[in-house]
Amino acid sequence: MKIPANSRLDETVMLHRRPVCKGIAGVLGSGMLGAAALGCESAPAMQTSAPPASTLPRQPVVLSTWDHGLPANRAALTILREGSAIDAVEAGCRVVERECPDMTVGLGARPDREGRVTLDAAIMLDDGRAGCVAFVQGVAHPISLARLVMERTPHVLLVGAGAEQFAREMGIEVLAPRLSEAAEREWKAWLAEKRYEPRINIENHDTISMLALDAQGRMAAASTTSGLAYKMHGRVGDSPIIGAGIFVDAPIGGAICTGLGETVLRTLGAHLAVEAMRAGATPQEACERAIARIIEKNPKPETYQVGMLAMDFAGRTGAYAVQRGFTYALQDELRPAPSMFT
Ligand code: SD4
Repeated sequence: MKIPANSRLDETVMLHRRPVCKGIAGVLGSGMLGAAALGCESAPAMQTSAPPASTLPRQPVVLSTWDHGLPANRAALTILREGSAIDAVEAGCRVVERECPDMTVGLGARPDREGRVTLDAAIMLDDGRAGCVAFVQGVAHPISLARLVMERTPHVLLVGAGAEQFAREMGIEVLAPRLSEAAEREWKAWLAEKRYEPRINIENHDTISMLALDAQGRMAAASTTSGLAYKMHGRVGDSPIIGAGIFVDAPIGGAICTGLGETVLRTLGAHLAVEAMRAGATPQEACERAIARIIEKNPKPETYQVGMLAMDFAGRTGAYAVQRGFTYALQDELRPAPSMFT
């Protein structure tokens, strides 16, 4: 399918999730957590309704986490008009790796507690092919290195010095470690107190994760991040782990996560959501069930954030998060900008 240049694909829609506690009991079902356990009184989980599913034909769709999903989607959509979902998510992630004012992605991001920027990325196609890199330093575009792991090696995940060596072998420059001025200033201020407290929804963890469905009906997922600011040296989160930060499987759908990676690693969050869709859940229900499981397995949900996005092969999407404040960008042909779903 060819999309006319003046279609609504030119617009990128930023959706802000709004908290509505009613309906959570229905999501959880009997035998699972109650609404209070989800934090509805102190820190409401978010309930939103998905757009009507049956009206959506197969068409290019792209879904990205957080506000930087806007420029990422724009780059991805340009490619989706003619090209593939895998090219689209790689291009979208590269935009944020190049420029991330939040300092949460790419070489300009906040460092770990030792003052080193260590990066994680993953990319996956709906046929099960996947490539990931973790704990890499000096690589400007970890998402492209992850794609090379998928395409040029028999492996799925390369880490640290081995991943950097592979980058050099592929002709990718590995830069000497250097902090951006802003990151260095903040890190030095952090050193004065050395308090390690991952905070919710704010700029110290805002990974870009993307899901795209192209006009040929192929789906791909990707994620790239510097992980948590001032993390322990060597710490790796969910983002580069298939099934945790991202997962996509034809003919079911895909899911992507953002937030406190440890909570998602413990539950393989993205895989949970895709398996929920396999069992018949809509993408929205799948996100809600996966988040409910994450909350069930990780106490004190008021202390962390996880945002989850999912999509099926009909282009239906879902979104849900532990806390208020999760934003994501969604674009397809049918949704005029800007739209809010409650
Ligand atoms: C991590 N999940 O390393 C990542 C961080 C993140 O929004 O998603 N921030 O735990």
